[in-house]
Amino acid sequence: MSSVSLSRYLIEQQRVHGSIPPPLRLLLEVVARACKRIAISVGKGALGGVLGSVGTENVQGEVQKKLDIIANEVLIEANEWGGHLAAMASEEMDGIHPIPNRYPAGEYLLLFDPLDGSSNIDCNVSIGTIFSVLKKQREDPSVIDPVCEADFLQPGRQQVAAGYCLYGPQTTLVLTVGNGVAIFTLDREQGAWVLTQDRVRIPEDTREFAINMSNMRHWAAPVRRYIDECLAGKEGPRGKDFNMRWIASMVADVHRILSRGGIFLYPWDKREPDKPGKLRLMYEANPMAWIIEQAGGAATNGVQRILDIQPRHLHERVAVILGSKNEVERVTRYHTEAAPTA
Ligand code: P6P
Repeated sequence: MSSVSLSRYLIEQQRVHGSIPPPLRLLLEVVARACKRIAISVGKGALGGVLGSVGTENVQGEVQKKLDIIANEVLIEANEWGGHLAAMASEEMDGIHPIPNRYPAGEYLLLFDPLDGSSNIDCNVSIGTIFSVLKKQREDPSVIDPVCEADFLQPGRQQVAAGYCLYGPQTTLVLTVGNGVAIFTLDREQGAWVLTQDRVRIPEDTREFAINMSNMRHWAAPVRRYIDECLAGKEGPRGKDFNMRWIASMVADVHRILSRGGIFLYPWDKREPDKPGKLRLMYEANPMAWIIEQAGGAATNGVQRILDIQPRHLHERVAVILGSKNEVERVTRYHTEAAPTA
């Protein structure tokens, strides 16, 4: 059978499932093309003069790497002129980025973390781009009202597309438009995305957990209980041994879970008690949560389904527990059991 390209996959999604109108298909093809350009810059490394930091901090107060800026600029420039977006939002930018007046505007809202895991760039560990697409809600479709940050503040269940591009030994694009999860591998000779797996499924059970163990003393009791049980192995209450992985690139850890199951936890911890977690809801947790759910997994903040969280601001943070369904449900149950009875 001839290989299936990204364009053919999206056209079939449009024709067979009617799930993606042409402007959304075009948007996703533009994002995928931008990811190819980012992959080229990432792949050059020291030869491209793209390593190291630029000496500034982003809106999160994090040191910006040169590749953070490059990836952000590639995504902004690629998506401004197409006519399918009302605005964009990025981890690297404070507010929203409306489409300049010289270009036509559309009805979609694109959010992204242009380069997730950038602390790994200089040591050549996999990093990635995460993106989420929402639709600008209009009370009256005939009224073209100006786009504002409030248009972005929709729960993750409203997403119309979500995906990530992993810049690793292979360059892989993972995408859902609501009909399961598809994985495309970049044919670097042809510069083409080729469908290499469709309808990805995550095993409901696992023996592998991903968490930054150095934070153990800061965790809340339910997370501590869950990890202690994993560490107790087959002599403990779980009756089986567990393995641990922590790449410190969410994209890479999530891709491993998508590939063979597992559970990923970045929980609340008492280092920043007033913040629910480290990861960002709109352009990290929401797209990853939808992908994981579309592959048969689960994603909560310990208490609530991530996709049901009503955002209050663009760069809102959240605790993230996602992956193999039965394990995520166990951690969530431990939170419920620990909650004070009313
Ligand atoms: P820590 C990368 O900076 C990131 O946002 C995620 O990709 C990753 O899972 C997490 O932070 C790693 O955090 O505290 O272990 O360095």
